[in-house]
Amino acid sequence: MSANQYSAQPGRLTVNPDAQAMIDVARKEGIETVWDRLAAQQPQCGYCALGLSCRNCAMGPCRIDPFGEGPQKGVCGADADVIVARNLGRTIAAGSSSHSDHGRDILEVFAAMARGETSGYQVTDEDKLRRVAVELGVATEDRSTDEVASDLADVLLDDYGSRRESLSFLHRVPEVRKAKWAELGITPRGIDRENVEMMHRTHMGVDNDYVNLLLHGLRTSLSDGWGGSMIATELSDIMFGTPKPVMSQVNLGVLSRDQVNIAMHGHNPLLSDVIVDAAQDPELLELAKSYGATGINVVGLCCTGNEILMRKGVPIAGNHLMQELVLITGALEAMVVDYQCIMPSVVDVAKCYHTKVISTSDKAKFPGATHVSFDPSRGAEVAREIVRMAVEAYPDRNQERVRIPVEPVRMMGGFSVEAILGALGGTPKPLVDAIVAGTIRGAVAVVGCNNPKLPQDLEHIELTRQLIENDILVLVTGCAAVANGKAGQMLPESAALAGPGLRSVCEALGIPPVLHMGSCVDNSRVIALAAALAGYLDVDIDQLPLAGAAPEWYSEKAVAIGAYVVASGITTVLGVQPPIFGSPHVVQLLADGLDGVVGAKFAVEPDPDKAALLIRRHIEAKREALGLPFVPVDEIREAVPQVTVGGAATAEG
Ligand code: SF4
Ligand code: MSK
Repeated sequence: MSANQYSAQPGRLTVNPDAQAMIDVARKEGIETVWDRLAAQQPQCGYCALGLSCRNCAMGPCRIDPFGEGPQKGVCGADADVIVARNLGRTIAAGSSSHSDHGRDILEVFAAMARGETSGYQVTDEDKLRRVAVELGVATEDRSTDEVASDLADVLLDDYGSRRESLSFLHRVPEVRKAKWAELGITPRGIDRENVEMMHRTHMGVDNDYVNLLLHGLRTSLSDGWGGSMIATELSDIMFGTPKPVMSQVNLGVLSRDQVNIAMHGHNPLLSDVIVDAAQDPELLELAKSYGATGINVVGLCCTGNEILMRKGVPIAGNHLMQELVLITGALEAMVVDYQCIMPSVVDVAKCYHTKVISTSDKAKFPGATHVSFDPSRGAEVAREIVRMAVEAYPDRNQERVRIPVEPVRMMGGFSVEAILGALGGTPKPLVDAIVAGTIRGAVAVVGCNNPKLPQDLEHIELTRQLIENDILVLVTGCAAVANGKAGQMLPESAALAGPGLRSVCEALGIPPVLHMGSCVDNSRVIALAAALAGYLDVDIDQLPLAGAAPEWYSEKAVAIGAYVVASGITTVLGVQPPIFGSPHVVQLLADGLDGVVGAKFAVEPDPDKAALLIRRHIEAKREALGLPFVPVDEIREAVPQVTVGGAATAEG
């Protein structure tokens, strides 16, 4: 079996050969993993799975009997609708807050950089700085980089507060959609404001109307997508560079048997980006050599891995469910973590090896880890300190316990909106023309996590396979992107896996049929691209043949993303059932009613075959409503001219 072939055998925990090999080692050596703990939790609470339990106050905890035989109200009188909607609202607020606080951290360092108070940070994309500044009304003419950056920071800092009636980046949203939001009272005003208001509304005895609560849930999520996440993406691009197509590698094979291996895990590029630079420090490379290593190998995990892959081509070792397994290779000197999606268990697994877990955010401490507080005023110095700790762990490595089970798979990343439009000659026209002609039937964002309740990566890979086969362009972010990369779906030559129309476009441009758009916060790129397409066609986003999918989601952030994608007009299919089925009214609203107000809704479909069919039908219905032709695949195959493989500007990573 070659490294990029996945195995979809029933009953397996994962489809990936590298993960399976490490699970086997864990079982043999008695190392506990996420799958063992999931099994130990069975049966999980049925009330919580339906969203019917509440512990919002000390008169509770309460639960509603879904069979109608036991209590139908909590002690305060809240019924199933209120309890389910309140729980969902708090989940959205937690997810939105996570992205938006990440955005705030970037913004604060950006502001400090403009004041000259940081070390290791600078404006890398001056054009983007000035373009975004002009967009947001900041004067740029005859002004220095720092002056423009400082004023841009001030504008965006105000987006977090209560002074605004709408967020700065809402000018990117089609007018017709903004009018819909205004009519519904869900225009996001301030990022912190919407999140705090959600916590207020879900306190006992505040918002007891489930529709009103869920509408504020959409507003809260919009403050993430068009607020905190978009700020994180845009400022990261300005500071660290706007991604462009880049080759990299993926899976546990990116680890090196003879180099110091450092895995960057979490989300925020503030630290991972400077660590990549520190790993090139000649003094530290010399130190590594003095211990017998041939170099220092930085690899990514999860979304901070996606950040450095997108911008610097840094290889990525895996996605969410690989975080314990990467430690079991015995080849890691350090796992450096910031925040979000880092299982507390990594500290326990690391104890079985010489690996140091180094936490860096004062917001995210891990008992048993070594904490090195990240301070942007000495960012470069902190990064060198961390790399030195990793190098000094190398002599403790037991080479006999090192198991690197596969060869890495090549993948292409780096598809920012700018890169996609750049590949198309600077305007959305060629993409729009291809969609109008039916060469590309539509586009789907397949995003989100792994969840141990499903075979790892199976849903991502199978859904994507079926969509591209049917000429649907797939945009990916987060852990989904890593799954597709491991399966070999993100190479220019994987255009051969696509239907004839999509294949012809990809081959002409030298791009894969699955475009890596970045980390979880970079779902803001997906909605920005959708808005640009809608603006070009002068239609609303919900009229476009687009869809979203989160086949293996697990996190609160994924719920926030799904909510802002739907509120922005893109129907989204979830592969894991959310805890809302205790309220038929809430289900009806999210799976049907919303369509009438925001032009999009949620669906839940764990079977990738059925999810692909559902999405294809949705896309064909949108095409029909726009008066676009239905073209059978055979006709496209005949009509498409023979094309030679083109060459997108790539840099080998
Ligand atoms: Fe029970 Fe109401 Fe308190 Fe929730 S808010 S725990 S339903 S009394
Ligand atoms: S890391 S939120 S598991 S995508 Fe962004 Fe992956 Fe989901 Fe975390």
